[in-house]
Amino acid sequence: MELTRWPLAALTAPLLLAACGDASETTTATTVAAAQASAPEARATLTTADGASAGTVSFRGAPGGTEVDIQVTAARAVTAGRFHGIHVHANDNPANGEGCKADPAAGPATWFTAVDGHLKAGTATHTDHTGDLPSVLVRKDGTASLRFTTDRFTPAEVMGKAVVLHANADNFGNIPTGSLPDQYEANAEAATTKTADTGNAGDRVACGLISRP
Ligand SMILES: [Cu+2]
Repeated sequence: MELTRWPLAALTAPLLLAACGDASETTTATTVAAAQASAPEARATLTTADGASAGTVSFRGAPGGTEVDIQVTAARAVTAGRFHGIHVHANDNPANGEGCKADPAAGPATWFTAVDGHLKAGTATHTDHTGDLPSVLVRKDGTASLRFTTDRFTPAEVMGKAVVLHANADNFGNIPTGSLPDQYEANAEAATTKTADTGNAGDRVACGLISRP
């Protein structure tokens, strides 16, 4: 019996390997062609309060919406191994100043307030804001990489807005109540106003204006 099986296996394995190799090459060629055909249409360079580069966020039109590519490079702006909230902020109220202005001599709670709240339509609350994004998961080395597609905005619609990286995780409106460190005191500001406005994602640690690359 074994004599019958082995020749069959020996014949099948190279065929499978050849098929996998062909598929991989086709996929790679398609990916490269797609990347060449679709350069970023908008980009933000994330900067910390003291002016250091903290990464980039790119936007390009893609099947199904806008592909967003987030690359975080500054370990000191984030906490290794943790999720950090990141959003598109409206930058729409000149009374608060314009663009990513931050005074590193001031408290972190005041950094980048000039870009205003989340980009949103009407009275939408978090997580229904136009500018709400998935959170980045920071690796052990302090960097993060995240790519996804959203249909909430086009690259043109976020031009002139700002991307803000936050100090803490975004709670996405999930507010378990209780006394443990990861729970919320019922009706406290963090459980109500801050959750509805920002997902209680904490201070703004890096910011970048969205413009043409
Ligand atoms: Cu935000």
